[in-house]
Amino acid sequence: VSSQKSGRGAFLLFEGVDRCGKTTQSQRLVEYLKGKGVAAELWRFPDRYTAIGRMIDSYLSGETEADDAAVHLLFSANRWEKREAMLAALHAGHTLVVDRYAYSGAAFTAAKKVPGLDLEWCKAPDKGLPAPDAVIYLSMSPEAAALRGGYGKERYEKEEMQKEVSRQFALLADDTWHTVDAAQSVKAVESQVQEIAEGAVASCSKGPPLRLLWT
Ligand code: FDM
Repeated sequence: VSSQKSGRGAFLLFEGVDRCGKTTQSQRLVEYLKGKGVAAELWRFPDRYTAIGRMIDSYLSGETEADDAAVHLLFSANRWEKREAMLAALHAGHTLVVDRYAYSGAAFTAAKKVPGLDLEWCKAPDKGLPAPDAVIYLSMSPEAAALRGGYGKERYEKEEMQKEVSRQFALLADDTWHTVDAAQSVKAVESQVQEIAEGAVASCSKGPPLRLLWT
């Protein structure tokens, strides 16, 4: 039996406030890993291309309004509908580099401060999803992020909201988190990210079971 068979891909997750560089870093990491011969795929949430994803997209763009709890559950359902494909890819040995996941889900809804929708409520629907092997949290103050060419036009792209989101993220940090200072140069961030990723890919190649999120 080859060691390849018992191994699996790593689930590497990027989280952080808007404009912290998640998208750039996740793309660069995939290219880097591929260059090292690692089968790596770039995923992102929300996945706006499913039926649920189109509803989310329309809500984020401001085209439609929706109840905060209902929208939260749509974001979660958008992850659950991808669960089987994620598991299949990981078990086939593919490393997934994911741009946002349930931590964004919980942090963004909790940041709205809707009575009843506290952080525990927000985490509940995502309990039991595949858990990341490593969360790479790109840390940056919302003020510094805002200076990076400003926010776009989507619903949550406002400094006050982003400040509260970063407070909620801090409450979600767990033993899978690696905090990287995103205010450094792209290259400096990139090399720290590579080190974290290589460590996780190496340990996942030994085939540890995937964990279930927040259980
Ligand atoms: N977002 C993202 C949520 O509110 N909940 C979630 O579960 C996820 C995954 O959607 F403002 C928010 C975060 C962001 C917006 O994200 C879209 P991208 O990365 O800009 O597409």
